[in-house]
Amino acid sequence: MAASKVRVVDIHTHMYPPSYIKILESRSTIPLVRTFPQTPDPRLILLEAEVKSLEEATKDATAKLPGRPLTSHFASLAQKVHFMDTHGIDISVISLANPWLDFLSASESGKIGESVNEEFSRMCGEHPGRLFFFATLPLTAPLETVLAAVSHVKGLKYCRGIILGTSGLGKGLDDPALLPIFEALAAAHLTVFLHPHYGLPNEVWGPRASEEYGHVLPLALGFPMETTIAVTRMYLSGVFDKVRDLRMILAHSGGTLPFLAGRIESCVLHDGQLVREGKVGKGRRTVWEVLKEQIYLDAVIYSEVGLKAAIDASGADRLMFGTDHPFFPPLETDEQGEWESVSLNADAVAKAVGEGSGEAKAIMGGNAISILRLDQD
Ligand code: 5CU
Repeated sequence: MAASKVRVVDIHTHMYPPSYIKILESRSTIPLVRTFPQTPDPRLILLEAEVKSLEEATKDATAKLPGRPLTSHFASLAQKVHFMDTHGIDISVISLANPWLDFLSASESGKIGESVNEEFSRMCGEHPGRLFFFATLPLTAPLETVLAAVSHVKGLKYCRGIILGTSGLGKGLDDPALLPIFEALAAAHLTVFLHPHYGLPNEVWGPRASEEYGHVLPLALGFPMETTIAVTRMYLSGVFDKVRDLRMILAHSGGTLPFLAGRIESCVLHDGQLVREGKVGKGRRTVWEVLKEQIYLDAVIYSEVGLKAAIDASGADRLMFGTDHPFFPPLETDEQGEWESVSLNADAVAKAVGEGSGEAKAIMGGNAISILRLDQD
């Protein structure tokens, strides 16, 4: 009997559709796209940590360029498919990259969100069976607009969930005002892909960071801590108990959650206030239980050490391969060729669970196909 082909699925892969790039080009504060006299290529400036270098490059044409080059990888569908083909990726679940619709006004985010989601839907329709997407929600709009968006995206054929930042409606993901949205998403069987953007306050990185350390601190540490804090706040506020059908995929293998879950548990057990308030008694679901019941993790952690922690915490049946394309391109080899950032993640899976093993096949694609229903139209 012929062995069935292993299908590779990338569940962490972003795009900014052309209409969204146009919005960024029209802006004067982050997020924005801008050209500088130093180079003909536009720059994409997203993060608070990039504001200082944006200001310096605006004043001084010899200053280092802020942000990252806005290459065709960010907005071209043909480029996405080329990237998939180059890396043997059969299916991608694409999502709008950060900071989604967070910066839009209440009156514009509903309409823009609808057209961005339609654009993603159209792109997926151009490659049926190869592309699915996580939609984006207009969280700055009134609640009824957000709920209408949930109903809208539920009806889009290739939509399998939504991508969500950690700010929620502006007060974080433990905000009780978010509960109706989580309930609507759970009822619609739309998985939430939780992704960071805001990191930690710039002061944490110290005075040398923006000059000397590039993007390392905000991306390597700020992003994962942001995710960890957001999910821990959700856990402490009881969101997972209140919405038992809520399913979340955490970016970057859960930030540091797999590593810190034991410490979070111990701090809960030893917290005088929580014990006095009866929050630590019988029936409490531990962080470990929530990780195994309601949380999935991507496998975007670039080493088998982190990946093993993720597997130990959530289970190999809850991990899904991702690339984070178009971020982390190769800097010294052809961008149209293979990306080291992709092979680091694929190699980490092979090293953590054994190349070609059942667990490797599951993490590289099988889990995503069943969890996100990628075999169904
Ligand atoms: O390189 C970066 O700034 C990023 C980003 O903004 N978002 C992301 O998903 N990965 C890397």
